[in-house]
Amino acid sequence: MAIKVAIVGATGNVGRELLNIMDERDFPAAEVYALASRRSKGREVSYGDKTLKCEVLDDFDFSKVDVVLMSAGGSLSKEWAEKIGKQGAIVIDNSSAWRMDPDVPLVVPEVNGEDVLGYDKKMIIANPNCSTAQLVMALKPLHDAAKIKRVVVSTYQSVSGSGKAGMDELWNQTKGIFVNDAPEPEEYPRQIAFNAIPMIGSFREDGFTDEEAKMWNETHKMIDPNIKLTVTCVRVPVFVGHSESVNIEFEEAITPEQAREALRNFDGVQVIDNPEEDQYITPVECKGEWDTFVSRIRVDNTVEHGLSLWVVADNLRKGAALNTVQIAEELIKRGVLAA
Ligand code: 11C
Repeated sequence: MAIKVAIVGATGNVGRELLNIMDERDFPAAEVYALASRRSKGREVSYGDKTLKCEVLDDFDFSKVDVVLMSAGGSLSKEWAEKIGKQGAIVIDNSSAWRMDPDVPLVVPEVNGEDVLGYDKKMIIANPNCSTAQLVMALKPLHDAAKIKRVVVSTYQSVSGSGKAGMDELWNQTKGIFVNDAPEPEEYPRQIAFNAIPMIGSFREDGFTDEEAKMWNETHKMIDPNIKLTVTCVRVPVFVGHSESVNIEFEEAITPEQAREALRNFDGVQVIDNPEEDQYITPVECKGEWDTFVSRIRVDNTVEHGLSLWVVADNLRKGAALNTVQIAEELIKRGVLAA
């Protein structure tokens, strides 16, 4: 147990999940430091049966840790990740700041675990966007089985993707609507309670949003730049768990049963798909789970080789904290970090 770890953003949604998951998976940490802004100095966070007191990021000596799990937003990461790397620690970053940097590996361990070995160019490894992580978990085994040509994805993303503020807004609006006193939207561009908002992130000139672009750019980087993707990202009034309706056109023939088999054989994916028994997964059922769940696999006969399916995962876990811890585990497995 020699690995010394710092968590940057320890008081946030993902920071707390990082600590939970390290504990659940018995991550071989010799020391764990919880770091946050000066405002949160001394705040306590739980790590298994221990309590850690938050230290201030700006005052921390990163030369005393081996790996930094960072989840504190893109601008903070832009400011800090390279500085930390220069002090010798590997940064595993959960923000969008470094994902498309050619000198930074973007990794979902089950999909492209070997890419962690490119960590040494900048001492940074990026974790994908939550909606991409679960998408590539479903696409990779299917691409290996029958080569994907084109994908059409619509997401149903929970409010925890936008942090605690998004969760509070859904909670307060939902309660407020019943007593005719709903707070105005602040976190979202429209009312989120009892609604669906077809806009996540910010609009680009081409009419797509940056969240949508992340999904195709990151899929290209991790799986194959030749896969064509078109994406619509939608925020829905769900607290935890992102869902995706995914339509796939393949180069080669593949039956739903062959797809189920390929997905079942892929680490980290569970197929729950039996319409006769009413079996499929919803976000409520995936909360707290490690796996990505695939349901409703069926033929799309509007194209030559087509399937449609439904993909659900806990966005704070596989979409963020779990994948970050898995990247650190991959570094151990490949001998970069010594447990
Ligand atoms: C959301 N996917 O659900 C976003 C949150 O690039 O890491 C994560 C944004 C990112 O709002």
